[in-house]
Amino acid sequence: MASSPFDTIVAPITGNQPAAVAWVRLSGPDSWEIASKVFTNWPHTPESHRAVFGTYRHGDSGLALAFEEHHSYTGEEAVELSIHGSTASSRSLVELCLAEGARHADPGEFTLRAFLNGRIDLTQAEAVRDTVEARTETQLRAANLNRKGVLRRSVAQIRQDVLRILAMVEASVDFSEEIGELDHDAASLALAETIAQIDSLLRTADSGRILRKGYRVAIVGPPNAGKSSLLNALLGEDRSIVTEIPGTTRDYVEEQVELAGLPIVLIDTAGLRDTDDRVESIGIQRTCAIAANADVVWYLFDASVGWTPDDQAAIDRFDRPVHVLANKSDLANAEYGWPISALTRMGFERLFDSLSDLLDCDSGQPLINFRHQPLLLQARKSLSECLSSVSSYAPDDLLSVLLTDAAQHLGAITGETASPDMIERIFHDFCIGK
Ligand SMILES: Nc1nc2c(ncn2[C@@H]2O[C@H](COP(=O)(O)OP(=O)(O)OP(=O)(O)O)[C@@H](O)[C@H]2O)c(=O)[nH]1
Ligand SMILES: [Mg+2]
Repeated sequence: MASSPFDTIVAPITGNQPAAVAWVRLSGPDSWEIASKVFTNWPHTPESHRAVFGTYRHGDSGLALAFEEHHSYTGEEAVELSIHGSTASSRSLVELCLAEGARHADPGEFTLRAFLNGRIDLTQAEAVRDTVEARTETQLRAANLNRKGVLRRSVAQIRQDVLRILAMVEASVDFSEEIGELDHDAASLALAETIAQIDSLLRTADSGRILRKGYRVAIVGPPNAGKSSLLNALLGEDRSIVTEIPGTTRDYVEEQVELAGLPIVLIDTAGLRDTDDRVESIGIQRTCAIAANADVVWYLFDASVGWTPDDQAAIDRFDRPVHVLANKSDLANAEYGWPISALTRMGFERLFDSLSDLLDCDSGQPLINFRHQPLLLQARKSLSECLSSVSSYAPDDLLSVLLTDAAQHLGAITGETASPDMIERIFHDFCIGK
């Protein structure tokens, strides 16, 4: 790799001050030079990856950690400087670096440089953002996989296969006399295998979405069944009003929570019943809309009242997956549904198990996101057109065009063929210091 074509940038890389410690990063060709001017104990011959304790020109003290070119986060010469985590200390250290010729880093610029210097691809850059933003264990596990390059390698492998088929097609056009016609059977087989690999990535789209946005669970049922009590018990706080009066919840209440290591959006709703009350009936309309958009409906009924024809009619209306929960099973044995109790937490383990079965993040399968999905679909479309063209002995030129198109879309996922616009959009979401 040639020496970095960029200038030297600086920014705090830790957030939420005040804190005990903060870190400021310099990256670019003059990093060590600038560090030697702001840090009084900078060694004459700095060693990469070795921290030195000392004092800064603004009086604070901390560790200076040098990274040589090709062996840093950005791939450039870099230094990470620790200080006490006050706003004043990090601001004044950044100012010292600016005075010595550094420039303020833009949001995401460290990671952008890592991408431009070939340290990571676009899926890994996105995974850096996902790692930093992870709120739950599963989000972190999925982000770790992609940060380590599991998705990058899958997509690169598929693209490699497409380029190999393209080379086969082009060779048969250019050297038909020497190597003969295209082997249609071999090409069809290779195309079908490539499409199957794309399909296996596409199947992870739902899990990827759930992991990012949260799995939406609508708690629905007749008044007084204990819906708000269940929400509160799962949240561990008194979020929804609970009374023995049927019709207590008028509007829905939505809360994010981590259950079974997963990001879950729990939505408590107004109890379903016929009513003349205008406010309550608007609430009930909302309940139906929420149930229609949920990933799953937890239909709660009161075990001490029993399962009624109205309950059956209600669940028949939902076209979402429904789990029937017999709440208040501490009072009576349910003849139907899963027995639970919002009061005693009976049956909660089973609820959590049903959630953890949703996402299999231990399989090592990388999850795709909403940017990758349309690109994979486009690549798939070109490849299946190519497959039918091979079967119908269409001209080889057409096959070349379709294969080139597929390779182009796959390359946009990892970044080789991504437009500057797409790259800009990805890093736009990052914050300063990433
Ligand atoms: N014994 C027992 N009582 C419960 C349980 N869950 C809720 N309750 C009681 O049932 C009553 C109604 O509970 P809520 O949580 O307000 O019921 P809801 O389904 O939200 O009712 P609406 O908002 O009116 O639709 C309250 O008095 C709760 O204390 C449970 O598992 N066991
Ligand atoms: Mg309620």
